[in-house]
Amino acid sequence: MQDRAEQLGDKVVYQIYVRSFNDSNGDGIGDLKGITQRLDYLKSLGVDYLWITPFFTSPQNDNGYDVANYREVEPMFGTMEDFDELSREARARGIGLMLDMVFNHTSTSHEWFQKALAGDSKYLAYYKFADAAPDATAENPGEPPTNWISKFGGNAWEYVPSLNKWYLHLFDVSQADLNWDNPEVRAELVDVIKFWKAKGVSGFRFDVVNLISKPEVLENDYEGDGRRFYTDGPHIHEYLQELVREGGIDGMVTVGEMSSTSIDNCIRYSAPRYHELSQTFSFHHLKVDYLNGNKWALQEPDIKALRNLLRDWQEQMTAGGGWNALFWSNHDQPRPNSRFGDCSTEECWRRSSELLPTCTHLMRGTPYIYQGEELGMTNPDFTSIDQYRDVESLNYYKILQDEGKTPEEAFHIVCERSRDDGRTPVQWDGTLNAGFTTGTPWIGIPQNHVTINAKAEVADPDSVWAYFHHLICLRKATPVVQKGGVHFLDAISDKVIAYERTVEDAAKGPSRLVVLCNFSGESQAALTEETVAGGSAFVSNCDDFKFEDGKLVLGPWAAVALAW
Ligand code: TEU
Ligand code: CA
Repeated sequence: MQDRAEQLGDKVVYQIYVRSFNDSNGDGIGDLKGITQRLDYLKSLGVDYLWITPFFTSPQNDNGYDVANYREVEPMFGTMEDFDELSREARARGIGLMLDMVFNHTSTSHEWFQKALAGDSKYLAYYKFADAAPDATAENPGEPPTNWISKFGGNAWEYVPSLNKWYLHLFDVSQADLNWDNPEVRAELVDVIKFWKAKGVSGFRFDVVNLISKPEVLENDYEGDGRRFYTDGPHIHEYLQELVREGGIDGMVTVGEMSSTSIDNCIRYSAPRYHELSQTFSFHHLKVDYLNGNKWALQEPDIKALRNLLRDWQEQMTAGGGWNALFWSNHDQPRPNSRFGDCSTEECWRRSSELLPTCTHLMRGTPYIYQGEELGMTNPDFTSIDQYRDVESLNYYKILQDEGKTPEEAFHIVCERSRDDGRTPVQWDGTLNAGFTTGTPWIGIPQNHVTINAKAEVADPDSVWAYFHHLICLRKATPVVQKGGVHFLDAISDKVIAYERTVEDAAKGPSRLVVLCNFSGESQAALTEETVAGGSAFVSNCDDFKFEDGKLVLGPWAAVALAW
């Protein structure tokens, strides 16, 4: 049994959202060749693995998370030869690829669903179909089988008149949930894993994989949106173990995206003794700015709640032998510096963009960098709903108005919460279209690419990029970061997140680190002077920290790690 720290402690993953990374042929959409062209950039940053979001055949209703064929490359992203070239070139640079497996659902354009629609009973059993009332009609289909709400808004069931049945879609209506209780479905998905494994990929990311096991009895949820019935569902661990065993991927680098999950389940998903995955994404810490848990209602981030969540996940996952993916952002999230920091002045922007990775990269787990985060990319400065592309944003822009918000209020909420905030193209340089494409980009590019861009930052030793590079190098050189225990400290101010890492047998480097992060625009007292006596600065995003009246005080958005 391998210890996760031994396996993964010195590794860093970089996430590529293909459509927005780099466009090689001027059609305005990022592609596989575009990634290959930028491999030297990724190598110089120092990352070990690339998680590549879905590039499989897809109608793109959810930008590729609606897969129509798991074994083919979507032409807009390139060809299988392009993939093989990317894979070879990445390997030549010591970089592994992690592919994104969307196994909770398929596109309704998938051959399996099309056969189901044609009435083929084998394929009807591949999905979650439920009978409608005998007198149901297209105009009047009656009540759906349950009142569950789709993650993208509206009821989660769609009526099919020709079959007089409903099918379940936890996401878009064009993303039909697979029936994992059917062994043939599980065998099909194992084959998909084997196909890509045989191509030499290093690992996999599994999309919303803790939603695959649905309850046997379908019932209405009178307390919530239905998620309590299918999240970490009845056979989830059994199905994951089977997929991993039959697919031959135990011990590879694998990460599951776990929606609304629990620590106990994530220990089972990620601890080596259960033979499931090697790490988990959980999202509770990214909901601290949701008013009453509602993504579409704004509140300022609750830093105390954030701190308590990070503490619980760090300490309890460690105690249970689990392993966390460490992240602030991905293609579904707004940019974290715009969200948890302050981008209104250059100095605040720089400090916030470096505070966030200081907090996560020194934790126990595997840090993920979402493309552009290493440059300090921000939310875009869009001024009209026409500039948004995402199905979820466009649905909620309408839903919020149906609920009584004015168009201006609805637009403001979408600006803060849209998944497109993180989907604008990577800012490679300061030219028109930021060096992303020679054509018209599929989505707008923030004005600030003139100063916030890779060309300028790679050349500047004081840039956000250089700071990320430094954090990656520190992890690789420092056993206490890779495998040390973690313990949260009670900071004097609620705005400061403080934790300690310790290791007994540090072959090199410090045996103790104390990490302090001021998540506010004002100076804050962090710890008493005696708690940190004798520590020397290990890394910091500024030198704005000093002792005052027996306390260590951090300036606005300051982050510092002290070492012993
Ligand atoms: O996301 C799962 C998911 O539930 C959320 O991230 C979701 O987008 C958000 O909570 C809605 O408010 C994964 C993928 O990362 C996402 O891009 C896909 O749209 C989704 O699954 C469906 O495949
Ligand atoms: Ca292209």
